[in-house]
Amino acid sequence: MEHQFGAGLLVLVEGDSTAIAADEIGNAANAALAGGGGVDAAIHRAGGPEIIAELRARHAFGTPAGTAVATGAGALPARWVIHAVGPVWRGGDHGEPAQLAGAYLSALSIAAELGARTLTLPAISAGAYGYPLDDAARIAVGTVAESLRAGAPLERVTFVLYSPRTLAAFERALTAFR
Ligand code: AR6
Repeated sequence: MEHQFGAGLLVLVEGDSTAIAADEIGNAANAALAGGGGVDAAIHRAGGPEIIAELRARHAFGTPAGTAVATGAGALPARWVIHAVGPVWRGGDHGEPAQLAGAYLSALSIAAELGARTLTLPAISAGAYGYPLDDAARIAVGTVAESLRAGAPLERVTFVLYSPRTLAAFERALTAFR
């Protein structure tokens, strides 16, 4: 499924973030930027050790939930990886919605700064961090769609969703939003 917002196309696909080429590949990282499981592990495995080495050299103290940092992409089919840190779900009244939106907004603004035209994003916080899937999908789709509509200079933002269930939740969110 896809939908045009302003000059940017928002695309939903089922797949693996390490296998879909883009100027910039989005990662769902932790605040220590230390690697871990899920999409983060897949990205470090496929990209190779230079990504963690760059994170240690340039971001030794990590980055808080709601923000993102960029590195090179190693062997991945991209120029950069954006390591976006979503919130751990703690019931929803600890600032989680603003932090999740912030992680996406940071990823988009760094992509724009770097001159990326195409960006992929995973379902940040919707795995190990336990964010309820439909709420996570609504925030993800709404934040990206509003940014594109407001003129974010990206041609295409693709959510790469790892399971049929995740894709279905994002499709519901996109259908409701547009
Ligand atoms: N490609 C795309 N999506 C994937 C892939 C993949 N290869 N593998 C998993 N997903 P998660 P979080 C989906 O747990 O919730 C890590 O340990 C997954 O099914 O990767 O933000 C980090 O180091 C889910 O829909 O990220 C952090 O410590 C989505 O990606 C912590 O987990 C996000 O799940 C971050 O937790």
